[in-house]
Amino acid sequence: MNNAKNMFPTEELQRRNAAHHVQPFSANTELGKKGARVISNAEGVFITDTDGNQLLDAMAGLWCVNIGYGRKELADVAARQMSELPYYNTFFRTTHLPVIELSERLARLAPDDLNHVFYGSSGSEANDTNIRLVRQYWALKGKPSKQVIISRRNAYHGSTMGGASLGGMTYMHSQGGLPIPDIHHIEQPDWWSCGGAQTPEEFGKSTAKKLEDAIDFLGENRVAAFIAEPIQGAGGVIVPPATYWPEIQRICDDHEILMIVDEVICGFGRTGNWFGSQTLDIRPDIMTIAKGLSSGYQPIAGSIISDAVADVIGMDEFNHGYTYSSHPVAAAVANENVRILEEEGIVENVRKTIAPYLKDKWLTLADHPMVGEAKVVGMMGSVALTPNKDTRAPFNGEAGKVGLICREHCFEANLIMRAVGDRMVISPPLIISEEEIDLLLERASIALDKTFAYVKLHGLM
Ligand code: PXG
Repeated sequence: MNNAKNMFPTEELQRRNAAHHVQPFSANTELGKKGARVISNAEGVFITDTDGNQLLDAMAGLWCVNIGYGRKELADVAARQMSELPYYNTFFRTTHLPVIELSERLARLAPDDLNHVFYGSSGSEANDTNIRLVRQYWALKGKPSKQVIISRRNAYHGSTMGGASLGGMTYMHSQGGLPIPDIHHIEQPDWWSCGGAQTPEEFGKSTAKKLEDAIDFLGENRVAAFIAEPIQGAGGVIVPPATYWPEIQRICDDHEILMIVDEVICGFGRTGNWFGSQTLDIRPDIMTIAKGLSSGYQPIAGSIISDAVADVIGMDEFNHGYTYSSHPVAAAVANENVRILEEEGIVENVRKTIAPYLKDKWLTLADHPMVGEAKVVGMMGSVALTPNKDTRAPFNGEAGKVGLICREHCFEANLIMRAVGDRMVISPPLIISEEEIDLLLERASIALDKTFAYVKLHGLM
């Protein structure tokens, strides 16, 4: 069946797509042969493809459509802004109302003294900005040797040279000569995969201590900053043990280094507060924002910086900026998105009502014979698939194979869930209803059962 708005058969669109479109994170030759799923429209938490399938999007696009699809207010604001002022730069002593309003709103919502915003169009760009920002900060403070940024293995901070270098994905580093110099990676707080015989509490603390070890090893006079997500998203929704962040905060307080908290996924209500830093009681000097800032309706991102950092950076010309920094249409749409999140009480509703409901349901998945741990904070959750819950063993064969099989079964059940290795993750729109959560769980259970049957049949246990 074809969607009414789509005049072309799916196969034709797939063929034309494969002929000229190179897709991210894809083996394009293979994808071209198989044919990409063509998405035609979306409403609420559902997306529709050109074959007429309605899929429950438990990933909110790519962790970003926080207010859900189909909010006409955002389209109206974009249209109005495009007719008034579609573009102007902010490089040469000029500014405009949308960016003034958005910056004020963000300063009000961001914790403590995080009151100043530098904009880009993507989380990757914002993290590239952060690299230059913290190095320039220390140079202006008369400590130019403080250049090294400490990050974590299996972190995701973007796909640009800087962003991918900060990230700890080795399969990304192996392409294109990464990481760039002066990026140092330490262990991630993933107890399930890396915790060994330690309790989660012991592991949380000892893993946090690796930051102090790295500062000692590198020399405090060389370290500019530590960067981390409150909860690793693309790494598999890795919820750190409760002992982790307090120890990291102590180490950052005890040492002269800046703390960059990457809120690209955790920001704008995902964890039940405006920012993950608030949920996990972290005090950043800089926060990276993107995704939920505009709910993905426009490409916009930024670095929110503290008064102290802004004062120092302001002392000299910062030779950095993008053509689309502070883009008026993107800023106007982001402002409207955040207004809706605020005025409709969406973040509060997540914290008080819908996240507790999701948690109750999601944690029941741990009863499934193939699910080791089930984790959820706010509206982001994961399950670790395993053949043995007690030993936390991986499956026989290639890591990640079972995750991909499960993802395919999710598609068949009209559910979009992402696989990260052998973890299945969700991050649904924040406006998802209780009935839609029930449907999500129903479909996830079907997919898990089918995957379990496949795994047993093919000797992967
Ligand atoms: N930081 C974090 C924490 C992210 O999750 C970025 C930075 C980069 O943002 P941009 O806008 O440059 O993509 C991200 C992006 C996945 C996946 O497969 C996740 C992201 C991007 C692409 C794929 O989970 N996160």
